[in-house]
Amino acid sequence: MDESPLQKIRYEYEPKLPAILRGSVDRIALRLEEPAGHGTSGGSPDSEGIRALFPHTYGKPLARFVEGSNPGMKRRLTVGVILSGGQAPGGHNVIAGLFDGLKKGNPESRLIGFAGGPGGLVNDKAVEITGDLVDRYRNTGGFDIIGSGRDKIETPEQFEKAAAAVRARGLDAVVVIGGDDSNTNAALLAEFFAGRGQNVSVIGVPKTIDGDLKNEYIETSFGFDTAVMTYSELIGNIERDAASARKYWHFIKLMGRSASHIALECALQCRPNIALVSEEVEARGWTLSRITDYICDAVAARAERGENFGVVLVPEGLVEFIPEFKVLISELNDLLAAEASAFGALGEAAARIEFVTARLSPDSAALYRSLPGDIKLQLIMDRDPHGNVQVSRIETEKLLIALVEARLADRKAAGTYKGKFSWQNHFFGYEGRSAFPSNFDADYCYSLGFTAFALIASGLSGYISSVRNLTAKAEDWTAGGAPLTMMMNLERRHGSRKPVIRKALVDLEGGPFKAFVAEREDWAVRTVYRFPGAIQYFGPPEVCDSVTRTLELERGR
Ligand code: FBP
Repeated sequence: MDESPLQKIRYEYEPKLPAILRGSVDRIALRLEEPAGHGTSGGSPDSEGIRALFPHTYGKPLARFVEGSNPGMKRRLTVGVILSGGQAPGGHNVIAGLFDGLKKGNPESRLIGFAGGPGGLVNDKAVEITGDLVDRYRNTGGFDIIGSGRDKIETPEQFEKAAAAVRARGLDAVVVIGGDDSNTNAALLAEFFAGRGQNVSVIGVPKTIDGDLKNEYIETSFGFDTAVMTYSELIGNIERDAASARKYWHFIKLMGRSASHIALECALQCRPNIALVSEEVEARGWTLSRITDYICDAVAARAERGENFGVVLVPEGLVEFIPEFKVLISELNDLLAAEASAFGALGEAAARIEFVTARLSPDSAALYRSLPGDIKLQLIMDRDPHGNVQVSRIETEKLLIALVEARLADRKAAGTYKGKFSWQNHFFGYEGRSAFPSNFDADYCYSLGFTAFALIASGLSGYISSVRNLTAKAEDWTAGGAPLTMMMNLERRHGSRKPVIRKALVDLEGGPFKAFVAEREDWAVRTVYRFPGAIQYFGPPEVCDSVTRTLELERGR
């Protein structure tokens, strides 16, 4: 393979570990602590329901690694690892940290990678992860070392097959690197093994660029840092271009299936004229028409200043937070599930559109009819394996452009707007998911993987790897684990109440959103863009080892 100079030099980067994980492994002692405020892993309003569903793994204490003695760290282990869901920068370093921990504990220990996500475990498709293999992926983006997938381990047959694969390979543990759904799956797997007395530990690792797998014990999911800095570089470049050419309004859709953490962080980094936050739209009950006016007001105000250009950030998940759209999408989800075969038999796009329009409630049908043809089709495309509409394929930014253009034409006709409106549209998502991890993500992921090893070697199961105090220097980070059941509640999915890890949406009372609100009126009218530039890997720590504004503001810095 012809490798770029950066790729070669990144192989040599040595990720920074918390002090407790450095040196000899047998001094990494386990301390179990009851979480503050409650005696068991309760805390969720659904704790009794969760306890009933997880009788063998519920109620465990928090785990923290401290200086001491732990001879168990040196035992020989065989561990399986799965990458699950969308790519996030740093996944390879989780595997590298896990591998190095295992080998440091005992050179005879082995790491098996299941190929293509959870399906690889069910179908026992795996490769041995060797030193040579891992060395070719250190500090690189992507999940291609073993591949990922979005399958869920759901049915009793799938659980049995997973158990058989674990037995056949003599595994002591399975590490699941994934988001909220995958870690929910990890908790179910841990409970399944514990319930049948199969001595296999299951450990989760918090992954997702969306940044919505976080709570008291997980300060951020890995990949968020690199993804937002990649998008922020691109947004800053576009802002400079917009301010130079002075002729386009750029509408930029940013990834993030549900939560708007990515859009909010990019706004804090780049100071665009407008950034929509889906959670606020929902909380205020903003209609599509209200959002259109909000954007038009800024376009008009800037036009008054002779600035017929600007930048608008649109979170990918927005449509599902606009009240009337939420109802429409939910009706479409139910309809497409209930009438799958009749709908599937229709070939023509026009026939499909007619089919659904005739079956929607009057309000939803009226909204659906009012949408541009492309958006109509995007809304009835295939659902993801969880039955959700694939928001990354809905061109929300184009929908907003069409609405803004039409509304501005009305205002012009009424004499209330005199500017010019030309636009460009963009979608930044896949560009950031497999980028070379920032130093932060490289260090954090390696530490998460090493911590997963320490949790396994300490005999724990049903935990998620937890590395905290992330706004401090890496040497001062703490390492430990939190019981997965502690993060769960019961949610209605496909008609029944299911245990799921709580998704962390943007907190409208939180530091990042408040910091944004304090400034956005100014950003809307004036041109005060900020240019973060490309991720830097070498140079002064304030440039290379910084953390996101989200993390700083949430941690009160
Ligand atoms: P995860 O939740 O699996 O981490 O994936 C996040 C994400 O990148 C979303 O931001 C996006 O909506 C989705 O994956 C896209 O999925 P796909 O890769 O299937 O197009």
